[in-house]
Amino acid sequence: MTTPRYTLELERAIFNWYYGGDDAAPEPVFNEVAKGLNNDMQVLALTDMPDKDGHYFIPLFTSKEEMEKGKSSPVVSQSLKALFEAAGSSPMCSGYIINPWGQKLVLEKSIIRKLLEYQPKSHITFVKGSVVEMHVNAIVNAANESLLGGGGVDGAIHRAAGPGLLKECRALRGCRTGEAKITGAHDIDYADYIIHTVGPIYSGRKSDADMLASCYRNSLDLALANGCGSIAFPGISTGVYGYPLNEAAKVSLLTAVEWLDEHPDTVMNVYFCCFKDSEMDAYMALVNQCHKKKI
Ligand code: AR6
Repeated sequence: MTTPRYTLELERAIFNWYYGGDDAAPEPVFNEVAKGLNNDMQVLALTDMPDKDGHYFIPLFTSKEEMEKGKSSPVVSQSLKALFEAAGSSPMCSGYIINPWGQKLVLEKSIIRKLLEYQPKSHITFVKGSVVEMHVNAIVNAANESLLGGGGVDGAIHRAAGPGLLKECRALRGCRTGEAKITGAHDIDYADYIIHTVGPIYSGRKSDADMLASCYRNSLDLALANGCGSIAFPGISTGVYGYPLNEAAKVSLLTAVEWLDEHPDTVMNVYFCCFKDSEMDAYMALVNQCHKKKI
């Protein structure tokens, strides 16, 4: 049985949250919970709760596979919304743990109350790690104009996606700098699409920033056109193509913020993946600068 869409998206967001480390923001996960609540997401609940003394969390599972990672017990499918609404009725119940045997999501009653009212909204998350590991609708590849693979993140994506990706890329007949093209994710089963964009080779001219911005903009447009609600970017052009990290971070972040502002009715979880510590440092310096300016 295939996992329903909203359940899959929630599992992916929880994965990214763990992958993002201790400081990762929970908003992308909250977005997926809220979307699930609005779309009658079903989860598995134990038919019999073991006797408990004192306060307890009730386990819920997004799928049979998640349940079978631990002790297998009789379960019944229930609406997550109905379970959330019932959370207040038992004084000893502290809340729910979704997928207790795997990458778990612990939701205390106070958070559950807030989630019932939560309006999903676009969120930008900075992740220390490789874009190739992200569980999202669309992974972005920093490709070259041939679209036939290369080194860096391009090589890593082609290795993970397998030969089917190269075959599909051949049929695309290349991609111009600043533009983007989409393919399936092939053997990368934790993503639906790969968006291939070609960043500028850094020259120091003003047109570099325009080209880089159009990579981010075109990738986001393509993601939206293909129904994606989550997208993960590497630092386009910041490797072999030599774009200075601080400048590239500024262009990428401003372009994403601008794009999200222009699409107020879209909920997009945008992840900026920092393969090197220095990439994360560049983004954090920028975020701190923005905060200071606001104050
Ligand atoms: N896994 C994940 N991310 C990586 C990896 C990896 N193995 N290696 C580098 N990065 P780059 P570009 C990050 O050089 O500058 C290719 O050969 C890296 O830290 O992959 O746009 C293409 O075919 C940086 O943040 O891309 C093109 O010819 C980001 O990926 C050319 O390189 C981009 O670095 C494109 O150069």
